[in-house]
Amino acid sequence: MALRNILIHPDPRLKKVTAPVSSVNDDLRRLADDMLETMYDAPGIGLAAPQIAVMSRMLVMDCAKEEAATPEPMVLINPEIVWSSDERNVYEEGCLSIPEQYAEVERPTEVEVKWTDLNGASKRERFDGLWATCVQHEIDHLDGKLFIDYLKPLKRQMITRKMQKLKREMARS
Ligand code: GNR
Ligand code: NI
Repeated sequence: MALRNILIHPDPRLKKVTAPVSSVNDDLRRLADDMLETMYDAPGIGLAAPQIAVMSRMLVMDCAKEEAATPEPMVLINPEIVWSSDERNVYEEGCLSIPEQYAEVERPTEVEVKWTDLNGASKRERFDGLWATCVQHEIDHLDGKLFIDYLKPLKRQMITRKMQKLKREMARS
């Protein structure tokens, strides 16, 4: 297992649509391990492959409450939203690729998602609460979309400039 570097916005790779995973093999299982390790280390509740510069449709997440004794790691391969509730919900979102910036985003309260698991089996599940917000945020990453794309242009620009400055400082040290 290995920690991977997380790309910071702005980066052209975070704006690309990812390619479907064509086979579930040991390389992919190792990638899932690395993604979970990187997500827990950050720490974050989700991580999409393009955030570590892997341009494949795959994400990991664990939105279990911190008080929960057992972690609930999930790995979703080629996930697709097959149903969204009309009801919407506002959540203050953050992103490991946009460190320390938070903003309210409105999304469907519940979604039903189908995906392939690490055994190659088809799965389908309905998500609500933080899980619903997180899985939509992660699937957006697979389509080259960031939570700041939902904000007004001025606010988005302000955040992007802060990130450009942060990246310059990171490059100097
Ligand atoms: O760790 C994360 N927290 C979070 C909080 C609210 C809504 C979405 C998220 S996902 C984020 C990790 C991340 O950037 N995943 O892509
Ligand atoms: Ni994110």
